[in-house]
Amino acid sequence: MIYDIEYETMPREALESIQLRRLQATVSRAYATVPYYRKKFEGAGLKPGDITSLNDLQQLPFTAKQDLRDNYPFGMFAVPMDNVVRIHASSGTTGKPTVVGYTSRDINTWAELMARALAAGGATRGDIIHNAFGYGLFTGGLGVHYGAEKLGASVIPISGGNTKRQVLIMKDFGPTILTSTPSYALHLAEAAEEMGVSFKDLNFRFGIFGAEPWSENMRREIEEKLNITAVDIYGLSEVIGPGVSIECHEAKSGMHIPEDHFIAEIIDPATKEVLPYGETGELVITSITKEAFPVIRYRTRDITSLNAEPCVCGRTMIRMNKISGRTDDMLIIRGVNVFPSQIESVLMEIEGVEPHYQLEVDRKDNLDTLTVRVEVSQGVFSDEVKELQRFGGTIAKEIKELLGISAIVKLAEPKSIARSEGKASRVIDNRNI
Ligand code: DLL
Repeated sequence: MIYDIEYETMPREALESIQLRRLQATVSRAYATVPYYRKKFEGAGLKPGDITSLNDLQQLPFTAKQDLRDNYPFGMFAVPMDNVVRIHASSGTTGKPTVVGYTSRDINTWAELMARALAAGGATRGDIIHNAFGYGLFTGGLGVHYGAEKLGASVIPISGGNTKRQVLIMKDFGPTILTSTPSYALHLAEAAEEMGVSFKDLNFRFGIFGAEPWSENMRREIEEKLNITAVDIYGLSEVIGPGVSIECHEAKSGMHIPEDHFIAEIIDPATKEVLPYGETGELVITSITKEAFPVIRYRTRDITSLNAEPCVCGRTMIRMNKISGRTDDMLIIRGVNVFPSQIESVLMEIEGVEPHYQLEVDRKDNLDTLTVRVEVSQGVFSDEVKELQRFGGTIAKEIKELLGISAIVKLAEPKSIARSEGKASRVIDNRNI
């Protein structure tokens, strides 16, 4: 179902004229109210009036996470605190969190976008949404919550954690849509199995998963284990939270970006040059309707490409492909660029490997080593040592063949790698570089 038929299927020409008007308004307001933007524009010799076409966006300076940190906590807000009704923050593994604010109109915009997203992911008014994204400073829980209410669905605000209780509620309340991180969805499936509950007997139809990277192979694994159709949802707090893009369940091939609210560009992260559709690079987003926290050419660090082909679902909004990694989580192992998602893809192809793994990188005698700890099924684990060694060898060979790097593969017992209730942490880099 298309939630906002007028905007989501708008002809490109009409859309572009709305984008230009909104971009001009955003740039003027940012210039007038946020000292950071005024300084940046002045540094580039630009005035808001210089933006006369969508192409002029390319003249504007980029905004990076460091800029938000430098203005911590509220320095990038474009409205007085009187008008801010909500504050969220991204956890941030290093340094200070990134703080974002919303006016009451922003909350409404976000709810609309999330209603669109949930509908694209298969939700209707009749659905019961089991929302296992964390509620709190993280945008996942409340983002889905407000969208579900706006859509008119029933939402169970279960949040993350207390997994056994979640299984009970899934059994008793009969939710039809699951929203969570993909890793937590698998954890829920495992917990259900332990409690003798089969997802086949539950009512779930769709799962809407995001907030962390997951491969196509991981999708297949989840769809099979949970007996659902799984779609990918993307977003980041700096831009609004979840709802920056969503796959439609009809195509499950690229996430539609609500371009009446966000303008997407792909740049080469090294040269910062804007790349044409289809080419892979760093996603850059400009918000064109947000009031409290507008972002102009925000460098997401997420790696993807854009696809302007028409979609079977009827939406005219451009799609971005699945995130293949982040510019800052790319591991360089003995000179080879490796994304954790590539290793995940290799692992998930192998029968007997479970979707739980961790990568550890060390440096010994100036040489990088990559250790892949991966869980295997009970059947494989109870094999003889020799068999296990052979199995580990096969995995190492596949990794070497596809990625060109040698890895030390350690097979782990089922359920021995720590499960997370939110975003899974899959990489431990001990190199201190
Ligand atoms: O993760 C917002 C969100 C909540 C998205 C719920 C989807 C569902 P942050 O905590 O600010 O916000 O983290 C944003 O997470 O830059 C990506 O690197 C990663 N990420 C988010 N969604 C996806 C996805 C939320 N579908 C950062 N695939 C982003 C891959 C994702 N990575």
